[in-house]
Amino acid sequence: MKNPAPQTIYLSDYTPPAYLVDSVHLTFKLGATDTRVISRIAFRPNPDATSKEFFLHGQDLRFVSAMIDGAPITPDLSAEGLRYDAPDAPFVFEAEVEISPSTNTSLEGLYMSNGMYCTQCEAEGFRKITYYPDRPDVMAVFTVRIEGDLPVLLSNGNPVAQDEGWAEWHDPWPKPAYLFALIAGDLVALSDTFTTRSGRKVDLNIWVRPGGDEAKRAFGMDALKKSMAWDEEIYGREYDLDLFNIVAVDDFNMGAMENKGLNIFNASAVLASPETATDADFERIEAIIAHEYFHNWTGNRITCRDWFQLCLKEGLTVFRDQQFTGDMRSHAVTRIDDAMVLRAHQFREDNGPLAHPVRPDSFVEINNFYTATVYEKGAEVIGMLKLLVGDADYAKALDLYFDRHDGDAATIEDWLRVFEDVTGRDLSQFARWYSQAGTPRLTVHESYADGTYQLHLRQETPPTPGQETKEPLVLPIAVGLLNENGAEVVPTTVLEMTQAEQTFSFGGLSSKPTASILRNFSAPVIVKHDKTNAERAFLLAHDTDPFNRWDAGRTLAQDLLMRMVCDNATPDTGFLDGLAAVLRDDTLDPAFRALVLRLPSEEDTAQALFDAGHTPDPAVINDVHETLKLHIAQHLQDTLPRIYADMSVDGPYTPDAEPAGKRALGNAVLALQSKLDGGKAAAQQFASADNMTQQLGALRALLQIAKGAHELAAFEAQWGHDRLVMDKWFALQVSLAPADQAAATAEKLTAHPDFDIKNPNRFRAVFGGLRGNTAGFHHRSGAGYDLLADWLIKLDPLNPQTTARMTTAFDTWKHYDTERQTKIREALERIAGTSGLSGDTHEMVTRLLG
Ligand code: 0A1
Ligand code: ZN
Repeated sequence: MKNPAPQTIYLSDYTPPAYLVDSVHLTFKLGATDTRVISRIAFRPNPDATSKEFFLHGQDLRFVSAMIDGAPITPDLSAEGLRYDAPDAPFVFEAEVEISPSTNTSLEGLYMSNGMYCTQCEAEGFRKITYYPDRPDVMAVFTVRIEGDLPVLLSNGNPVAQDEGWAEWHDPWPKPAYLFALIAGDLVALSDTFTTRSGRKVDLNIWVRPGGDEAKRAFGMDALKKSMAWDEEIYGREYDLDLFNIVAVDDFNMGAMENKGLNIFNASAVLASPETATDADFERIEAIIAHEYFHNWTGNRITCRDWFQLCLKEGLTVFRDQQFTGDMRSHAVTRIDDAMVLRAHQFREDNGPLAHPVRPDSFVEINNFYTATVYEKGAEVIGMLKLLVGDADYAKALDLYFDRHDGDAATIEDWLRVFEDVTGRDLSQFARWYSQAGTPRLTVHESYADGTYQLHLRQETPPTPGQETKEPLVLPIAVGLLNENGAEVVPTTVLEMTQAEQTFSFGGLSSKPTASILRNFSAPVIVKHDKTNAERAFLLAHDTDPFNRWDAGRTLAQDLLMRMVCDNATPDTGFLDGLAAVLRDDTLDPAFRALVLRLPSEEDTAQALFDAGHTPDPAVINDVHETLKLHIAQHLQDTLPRIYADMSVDGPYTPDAEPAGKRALGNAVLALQSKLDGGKAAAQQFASADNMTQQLGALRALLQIAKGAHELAAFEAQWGHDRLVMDKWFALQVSLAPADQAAATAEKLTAHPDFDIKNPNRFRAVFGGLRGNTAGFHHRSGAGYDLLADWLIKLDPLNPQTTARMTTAFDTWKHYDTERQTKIREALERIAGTSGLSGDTHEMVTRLLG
């Protein structure tokens, strides 16, 4: 059957389901090309329905038969599903369909990954399994029987019975179809238990295919137990089944999926050992395990009424996983990391053709809205809410949310109402954060007279596609004032800005203070403040707020890079001395020092230049970045060996924050050192490393100075058997290739015997590496654009979802010169003009072309 014509769906068109489901019984008779799915579904008319139409979604299904209350029926079948003139009373619908998991390369629905059957149903994959009202506001109790000649057969909930060749599962918690999961394969578990605070013993398993991954499960298990304890302690949320399963799969479009009681993970998001995973991998895995686990309450027990409400579960769950990471590691470093991610991805999204509100009001393909805006900005909105109402009322509001909406498919209005009810506040203006796209610019002017310091603030959000005019938002702006000695004369105070322009006064001061504005990044805005570099250097040296201390250094570096691009400036010793002072300050956390030492990325500089009204030239930006790194290395050359030595870690490797911070600073220093010693120290670190953080750090340092051919070969020889490590090998050489060789390097790697277009991790390694090489991807020749377009066209018929996501590489295209714009437009038009293009990719390229 042909794919249905793309249709725009609007939030304002929401209508309740015509029928509700009380129970679902599914039987799977597994076969690689011929899985039979037999369903028995108890429907009843929804008393709140506005329509009586009985429609079940279904896609790529081979219809075998259907019955209502035991009598065969002949429904109307289309590419979208099944319609029938059903009774206006409760009835049982039964159907049998056939599907082909082994040829399902979309990785949605039921598919196969290296011999394992697995599912991915969010957002709308269940309709590829059987006919069903595949919408999140239809929640039902599922019972599942799996028949197949495989040792491990898993589904949601608790096991009911099993024997050789079959297993039955029952999930007592009503859930929408997107949380359904099935796994069948030859799998081995690492098992453990967790006892909840009310004394329920929960069996925990992390399942992998045998043959190499067994030793990579312990960290994930530990992270899971920490997450379970944390959610009890901080949010009072207990786990609600006897069993919690995690399964690692090799072929997966996203990071992981929170299916009830059976989380399915991209292997890269759960498996780690010191030899194969970096400190950053460990931290990411800990966060993703927590994220999926936290969804059990924020997503599963309370789900979304419709997909427009996606941020209800995702924004809140990201916010919770960020809190968790802060508690497990360092709050300051976590906040800086999160802000860097937000600025790099979400601000970029907001500044281009893909900008959309945290709660979009229309979409064609919901899979295209699993974005930085929905996730990361969605989390920021919750952080602002918490700051505005205070911790105590936030906790009360959350308790009320869980009490009031347990078992519901809820909306953002429901979410905001609990805060209104708890605090008595009117949140109607705050609600604009959910409906208005774009990053606000906060312009700051200051004045001082007679002991009174005034902050004159103006907020303005530029237009975004489909939203020409913007209203003022509620901005919580955390401010502190420092005197000339760096002492805090006004401690952190949260100003609540509600108007387009507003002035805030601080009296009783003895001299003009230095303001530290937007402490801890209290709102997701771009601050425009004409501070002098001397004031920034002062904040870099003295600010008591670690976020703003880091940000002062960041702004100094960004400003310098821009002046080097635009005015041929040379690095000033003020900046270099400030950096040196932080680097040498042994009282500071090494992780923090590593962050201060890290320059904005070339992509950051390109965005900053565009924002300031310039046309970025990636080649020039690349030159300038290299020049600045060299200056920094030369300026710090006496210090580098000492710091490098200080950062050596005694004892066996652990991925804890403290030694990880030392390795981060050690690697940052090594990269600078390589500019001076031709890679001697890096080659030594590569040869002696006993962990992936240092091995990869050394390899990166070498590739950055166009060395490391020998090490690359050695790395391949050592790790050729390990997919996850080889993804790093593929990615690194493309992302660090000299600009004029980046596309050729990527192309060469697509011919490597281990390149596999059907594996999203490998595809992303090569082409994510290419887009991450800003100067290489945007090389004048256009070779990067052409290569990516060629491969997206090849990937689209196999995996529309990953193809569509990868088109975002082009989302800054209008920032560039006409020559580059023409080439990108041609690439996008070539993709758009491909016959049989998927709806997913079609929507993305259409939006990108504007
Ligand atoms: N809900 C998951 C992520 C996820 C989203 C979409 C997917 O397919 C379209 C798959 C997974 C999470 O937030 O972790
Ligand atoms: Zn999530």
